[in-house]
Amino acid sequence: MRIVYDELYGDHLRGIPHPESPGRVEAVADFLRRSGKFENVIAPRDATTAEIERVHAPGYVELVRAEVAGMADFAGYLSTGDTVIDTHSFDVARRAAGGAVVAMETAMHESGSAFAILRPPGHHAEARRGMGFCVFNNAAIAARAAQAQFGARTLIVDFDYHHGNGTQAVSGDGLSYVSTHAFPAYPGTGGRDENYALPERDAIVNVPLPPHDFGTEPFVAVWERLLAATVARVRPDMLIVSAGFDYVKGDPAGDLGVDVEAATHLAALIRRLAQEYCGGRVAYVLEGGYDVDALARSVAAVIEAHDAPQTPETSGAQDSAIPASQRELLETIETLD
Ligand code: OKP
Ligand code: ZN
Repeated sequence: MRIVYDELYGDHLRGIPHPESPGRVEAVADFLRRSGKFENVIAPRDATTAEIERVHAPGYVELVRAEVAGMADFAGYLSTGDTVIDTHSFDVARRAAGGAVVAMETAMHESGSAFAILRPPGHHAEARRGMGFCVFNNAAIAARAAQAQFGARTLIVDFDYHHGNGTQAVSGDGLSYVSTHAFPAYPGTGGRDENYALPERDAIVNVPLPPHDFGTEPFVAVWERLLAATVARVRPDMLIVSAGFDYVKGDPAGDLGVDVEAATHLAALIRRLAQEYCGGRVAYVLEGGYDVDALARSVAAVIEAHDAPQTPETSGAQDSAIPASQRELLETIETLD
């Protein structure tokens, strides 16, 4: 698996007390370096304005640029929502979007997998509104670039603890979205009434989960059924994963009571389905994950699962482990048409 990373990702909110800290990606890079997995790292580029504006309104891009330019030496909130910015945030966010695009391009060119270890995250950012620690919607920008450059239909797979309201809002027209997330919880969207079969096999698929103590086996079992059903319907050319690891037990901003080992099973599942439907093309884009140790171990688990000589076996997670309400919802998704 190819890694996309830039030290610039540490420059947003450096020295500012905030859970979405430079230490997150730096801990991942250090852990991978120490375990010999930080090789052939690809340098990202800045996303172009045209790439960003496939997802965001020009006025919003200008707003971010102007508010960041006006920051002087202190941090403050972006006017559109709960995203803290400092003087570096525009440059870092533009390179984060570029990192997602480069991971997508790498996966396309190599018919393989890539992981963009970036920040700030993106899935809460809407066309004209940054919020929830996010500035630009990195995964959606990569998906629209895949469409523009390669004519590819994409499915964004979002296993972050939180619902990607921004990604859902810009989905459709060749971009499908599937998510599990805590509900009710921040940002409040992603209820089961927000599931849509869209034209041309596109879909928005949400499986809300109880906000705490969901557990490892149910989580993995939900994803094994959910992703198989969604990919079979959408038949995307590529998967883009909004990879947030704040579902892990003990995460200060999330915590579904799920073990780090779940990442091995999620990645194995994604690898299998990407192989079966998408010629192996899959780009991971980092979202949340605020326990830096759990984050680093989770990313390493994903890389190992993709680099293993054989695709790891199915997890053995049982359907019977899935609570009745999610099982019932999965049945409606499997027959979505
Ligand atoms: C970003 B990502 C609720 C506070 C919510 C925002 C969380 C943003 C998470 N009391 N704070 O999805 O990991
Ligand atoms: Zn999150």
